[in-house]
Amino acid sequence: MLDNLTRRLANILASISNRGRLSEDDVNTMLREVRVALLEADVNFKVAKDFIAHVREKAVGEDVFASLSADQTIIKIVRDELTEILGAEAPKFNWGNEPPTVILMCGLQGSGKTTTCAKLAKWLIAQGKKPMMAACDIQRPAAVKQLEVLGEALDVPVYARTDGASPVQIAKEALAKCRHVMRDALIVDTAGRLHVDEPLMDELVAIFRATNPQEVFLVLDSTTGQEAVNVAEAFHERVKVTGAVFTKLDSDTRGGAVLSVRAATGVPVRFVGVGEQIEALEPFYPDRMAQRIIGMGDVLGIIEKAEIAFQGENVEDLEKTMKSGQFDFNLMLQQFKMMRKMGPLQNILKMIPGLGAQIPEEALSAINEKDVNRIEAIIFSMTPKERSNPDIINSSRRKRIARGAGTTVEEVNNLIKQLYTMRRSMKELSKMQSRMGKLGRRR
Ligand SMILES: Nc1nc2c(ncn2[C@@H]2O[C@H](COP(=O)(O)OP(=O)(O)OP(=O)(O)O)[C@@H](O)[C@H]2O)c(=O)[nH]1
Ligand SMILES: [Mg+2]
Repeated sequence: MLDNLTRRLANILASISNRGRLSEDDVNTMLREVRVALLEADVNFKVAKDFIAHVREKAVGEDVFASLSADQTIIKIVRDELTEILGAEAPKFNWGNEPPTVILMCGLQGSGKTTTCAKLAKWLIAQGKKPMMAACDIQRPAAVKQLEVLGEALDVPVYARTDGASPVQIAKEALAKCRHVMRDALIVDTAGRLHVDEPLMDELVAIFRATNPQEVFLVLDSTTGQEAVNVAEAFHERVKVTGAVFTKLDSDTRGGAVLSVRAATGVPVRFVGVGEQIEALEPFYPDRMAQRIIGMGDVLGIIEKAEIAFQGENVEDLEKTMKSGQFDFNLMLQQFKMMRKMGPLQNILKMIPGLGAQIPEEALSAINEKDVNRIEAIIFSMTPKERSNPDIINSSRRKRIARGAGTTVEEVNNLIKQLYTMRRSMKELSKMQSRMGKLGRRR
């Protein structure tokens, strides 16, 4: 879903991340690239333009160019702005005051209305509802049958009439029937339109008035690009559309319409269809989608976790000690403790920007907490003196430690070697930092 855009944006943002300070020129260059990426993904021209303008405005407003962590701030601004154009908070499903909840489905021909009716019925069942469907598309002879087959597969009753009754009539009766049999949601399937045509539009308005729906979902084919946005505008003018459902996001679509429709028409995206199967419907969450599009993994999740984990720990002292090359086994234990507080290692790795999607599942499961546990066992088998002063660990001590930890001397040797390597690289790092003009701490 939106793979190309995701890849492009992730690359652009990766090129600025870890740069720290950024000049206004850097940001302008980056924003130009973002704009091209959005347009190439078929995002509405005006939406893309406003997007860039807002990001720039916020960047200037927050004075990011003076900051040492401009890269992170800009990425956050881009993500927030994406969330904003996607609709900020996902609207809650409107169940209405008393059952049944009526959901009117509309859209152009072949957009996926009938399929989406069934997917939605399945979703409603998962929400604990007892849905019913109404077959109000009598334009196409096979349409009623199609809905009935889907209803049967889901064990959801379908109200239909094929004796020439009007769609409005069928809708009214379906609603009465739904109340009568105490079903609590009614999904109304309607006839498709080749393009926005008046007689069919009038019919839709009549069904709308007769059923007074809580939700009006406009089904849009995401492969039709910007045309979907025009369609949304036209429907929204006639019936109050409460949400868009974008279908066929599983196919190779540029998907820009999904990003544009809310900002261009005010109609929020509520669900997306990602396949032909009845299960292939996902609720749409602007914030998660934005996160996914910029491909940054759950950066905020990691930061939040780290902040919680480090609460109460004297992080600055720890850093100072490490830099001065005093790193010992006590500090190593302390680090493990903090890491543990952040949760399972595998989950954290998955959240790391750019890594998450790329590490194969098998590799992730190979990384386990057992390694950490083994190392800890070795450290626990040392005396306090040995932990704070590894230099005294001679060969007889190594043998004793190995025995105590139930491991080999070789493993103990390796761990001690690792500690010295870490000491050296930390010292070098701190020397480098002071040479680079005392960049200091970022936060
Ligand atoms: N790949 C994919 N195909 C979909 C999706 N949603 C619907 N389709 C397919 O799109 C085609 C049209 O779906 P329908 O549900 O019949 O569309 P409709 O809007 O009811 O069509 P009319 O009643 O003729 O106006 C079918 O072949 C569906 O399987 C989706 O999310 N992904
Ligand atoms: Mg249909």
